Amino acid sequence: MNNRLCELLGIEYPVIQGGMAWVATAELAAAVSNGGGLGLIAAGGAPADVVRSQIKKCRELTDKPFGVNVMLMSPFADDVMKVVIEEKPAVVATGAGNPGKYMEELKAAGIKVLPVIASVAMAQRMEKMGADAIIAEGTEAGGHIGEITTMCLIPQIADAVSVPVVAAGGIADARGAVAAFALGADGIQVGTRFICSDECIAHENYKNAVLKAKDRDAVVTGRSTGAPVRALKNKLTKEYQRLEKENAPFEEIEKLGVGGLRRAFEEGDVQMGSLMAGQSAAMVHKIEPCADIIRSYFKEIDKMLETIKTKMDV
Ligand code: TUI
Repeated sequence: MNNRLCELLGIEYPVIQGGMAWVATAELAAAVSNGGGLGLIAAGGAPADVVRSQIKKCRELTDKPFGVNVMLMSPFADDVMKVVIEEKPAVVATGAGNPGKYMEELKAAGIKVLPVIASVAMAQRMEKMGADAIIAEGTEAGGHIGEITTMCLIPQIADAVSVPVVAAGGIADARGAVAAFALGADGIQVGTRFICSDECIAHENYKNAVLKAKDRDAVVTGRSTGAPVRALKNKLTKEYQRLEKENAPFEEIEKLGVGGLRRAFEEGDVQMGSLMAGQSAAMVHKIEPCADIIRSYFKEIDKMLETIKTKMDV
């Protein structure tokens, strides 16, 4: 494929792997980049030295472009950005905040900046500040989320900015990809489905929980504390929701989630671990290589377009 996102990033397929904290390691990022997409190492809440060694490891595993997703709510965000500017991965994606104060230095280092945003106003602000593309994430996504659905967000962002738009949230197969392009996107970001890849080193219990998930299993906690997070329903999310309902003190609610991602990813604790995943979990049915996942989004497009023509009677 040779659309403008592929051209911008020097990749073969317009697929960016979501920056999932803990899950998106150098191994996963390299596998996605080797498969023709853009892999991202998720800095999450990791200290800067860990991020540096992940970048070095990724360089050993691939000679294709890859990026780092910097989670701006991390207490280490400033230090992580310093490391990233030194190490110069091809791309920096940001999440959970406004990357404005880092933009000039990132661009001066020749790094492409792709902020993940969840509103039209933020997309416009990011374009003005020099973002190379916008990743627009709908509320179907996993992890920290905004309010607007992918279906409503993408066309509005596509109308509001001129840079390439990457659609994120709920895109689990070729139907979702066709829909995203129809809505005006130039590419897609895929998160949840990559959890269920051979190369993802998450605990097998986490992967199996995604495979088992049904339509209403990816629930939201933290609306009351102002940081809504989507994860698979378990003892942790039920406890969280109970405390929220009782208007428990903020600190008590937040304490529950501490270490939750590590418990899920490393220990495979499917009860008290934070199994962050999007609504598309219900559409993930097998564990397969990243390269196959990427290619699956572009299979049988002609047949699908024919079906659409028939259904729309044109
Ligand atoms: O960032 C994400 N998803 C994440 S971050 C994360 S780590 C975490 N762990 C525990 C609790 C909370 C987070 C897990 N998942 N997605 C990208 C995203 N960014 N979605 C929404 C936003 C966003 C929100 C506000 C982007 C910009 C923004 O701007 C606020 C402002 O400054 O105006």
